[in-house]
Amino acid sequence: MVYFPEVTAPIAYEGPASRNPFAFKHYNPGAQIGGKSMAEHLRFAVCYWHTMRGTGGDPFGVGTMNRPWSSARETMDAAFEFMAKLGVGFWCFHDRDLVEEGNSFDESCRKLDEIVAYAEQKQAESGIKLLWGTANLFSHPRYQAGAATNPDPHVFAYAAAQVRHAMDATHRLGGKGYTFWGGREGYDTLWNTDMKRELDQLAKFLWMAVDYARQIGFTGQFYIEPKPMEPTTHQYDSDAASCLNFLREYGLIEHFKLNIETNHATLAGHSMRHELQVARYAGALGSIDANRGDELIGWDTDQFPTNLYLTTEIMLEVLAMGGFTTGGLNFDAKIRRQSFETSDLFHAHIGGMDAFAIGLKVAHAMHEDGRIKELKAARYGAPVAFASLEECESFVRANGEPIVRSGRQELFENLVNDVLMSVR
Ligand code: XUL
Ligand code: CO
Repeated sequence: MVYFPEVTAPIAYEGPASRNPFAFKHYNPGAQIGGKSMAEHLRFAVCYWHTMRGTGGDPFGVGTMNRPWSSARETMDAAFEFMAKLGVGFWCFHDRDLVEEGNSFDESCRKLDEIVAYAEQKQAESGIKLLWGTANLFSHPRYQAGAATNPDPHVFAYAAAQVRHAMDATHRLGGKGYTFWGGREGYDTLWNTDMKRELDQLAKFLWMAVDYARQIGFTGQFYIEPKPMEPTTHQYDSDAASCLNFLREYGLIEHFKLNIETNHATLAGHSMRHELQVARYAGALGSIDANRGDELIGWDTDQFPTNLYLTTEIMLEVLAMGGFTTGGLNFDAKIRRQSFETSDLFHAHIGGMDAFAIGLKVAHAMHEDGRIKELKAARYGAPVAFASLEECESFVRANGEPIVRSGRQELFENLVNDVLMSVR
């Protein structure tokens, strides 16, 4: 069965002059930039939950997507056909995306093992790799009060058991990483919440995962994915800084990096670049969930990224950390409810990949151009070398009033546009 008949051959790079909507205009996987191919820089991943299982349903209406696949196997076949035609090297999943839960924990594990064996075969045939796996610890009603942070130890145990199996699956598929997104690890009201107990439980849960990874020889990278709210009112992994603080407080910092998502950053009241820098300066920038929000809608709309300033800023941070190691760009993004045809999945991913290819080119060009870096360096005087308040005072008494200088924000912004428009 062919699930995407509208695309008969793998999407090719045709260059900026092409008018073919099923072609890359900028993403040329083999093109070298700064000693690495575009494909190696960008490490695109397709996310199974939105792309393969997204229905188009929202709080006001049912699903709209026209999808010729339904069973777990059909969905897996469609996924690998899609990824091969798109030419991405990686994918990501939650355990429950691959197959629904069974009537008992036992049955759920059996169903998961079965489909994971099939995925293993599909990976071997295609060469497509697993960027990261995760467990869905937020959809089932048993997790309504959280998983690791649930007041009921029985639920904690259930979630931990589920994570064990999701880690086994990730390990079996050679996953480069394993992600924890605390969907319901937070609270709706502090009146019914013991925050200290919940945070202690969360740390305990993560330590169990670290121990288990050691036991089974899983050497993939653990990630925490910050998000401030939605579905809960407050999520403990609010933003990069609070995740880092939590990891340091509980001694977990060396075992985790962060998976930063654009729409989560903006929900937290930060820019994506802010979140990436906070993680990078802590040596904890691991991977990226590539999407964007809508400036006019307050919630997590998970749209495909097309904004070239955004992709440029993201790629500046990725280049500044020396490129991805285990991580990559996972399109945790969904097409709009009215984009219900399978061809829309291609348009969305092609657009996102092209936007990141441009971002990569511009970020690299900014580095080569050097003017922004120079101007920024010139804004700072020599490093602060004063050793004491007394020394500062003697300096001020000897040198008087500092000369105030322009921050040159508009000039910086002009340089960004200069470089952006010079890149082909
Ligand atoms: C939710 C979200 C998740 C995580 C994985 O906002 O981003 O899909 O990426 O659980
Ligand atoms: Co995400």
